[in-house]
Amino acid sequence: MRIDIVTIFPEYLDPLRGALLGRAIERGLLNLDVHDLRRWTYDVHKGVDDSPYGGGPGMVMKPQVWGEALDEVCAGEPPRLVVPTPAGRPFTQAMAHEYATESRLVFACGRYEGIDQRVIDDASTRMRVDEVSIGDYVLVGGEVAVMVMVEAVARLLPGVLGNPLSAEQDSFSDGLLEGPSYTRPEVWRDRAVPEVLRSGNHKAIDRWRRDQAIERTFARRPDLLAALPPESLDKHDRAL
Ligand code: 6GU
Repeated sequence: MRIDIVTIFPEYLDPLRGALLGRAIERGLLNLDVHDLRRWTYDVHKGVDDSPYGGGPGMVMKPQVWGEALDEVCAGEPPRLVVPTPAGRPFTQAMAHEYATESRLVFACGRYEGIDQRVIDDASTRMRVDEVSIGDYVLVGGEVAVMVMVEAVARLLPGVLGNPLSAEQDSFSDGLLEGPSYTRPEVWRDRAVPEVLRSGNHKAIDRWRRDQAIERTFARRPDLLAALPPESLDKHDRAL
């Protein structure tokens, strides 16, 4: 997969080349290119923003600069363009899986009060464009949101994770949060590992893990439980 990121803070994205995804890049599973938006400015101040029509606080990113940047970065086979914004649709694990099937993703990081909407409307005539939020809080810019999304997508690419089963057993893969995990020693600060996990009874272990997942989801994310199709819960689940 090829990922391009356009930003006014290219160095901010450097951590993506580090420990977690660095190996995927070295092995050619992921091709990551970060572009400085100011490359597409012409004025001596390399200005990328201006005051909003209609008044109000903050600044809006200029359409000319973004238009030329996206023309160049999105040239060729049209990529899927992702624009991080707190006003976007929520990013989910299902979207991470969908993005992981694309051959090309382009992320356009806005700062200030966002990008002139005509940039998004214009790009939408040539490619699929998603305005996406990573949660109900406001960040200073899209860079951290892009790091979140790239990491969520990249770990799903074939060969990136050491053990592909880890992605299959993720929280959300069955609509539930993952329950607790334990490793040695058997007793630590007077706390014992749950007996069933040491029983060797794999049917009992699966049942226990599912019960733990349901109890945790009920306590922390009742919205997820309510969204499960009723037939995905068995009799034992429903008794909890
Ligand atoms: Cl994608 N961008 C910004 N700036 N703030 C956010 C966000 C994105 N998602 C949640 N808050």
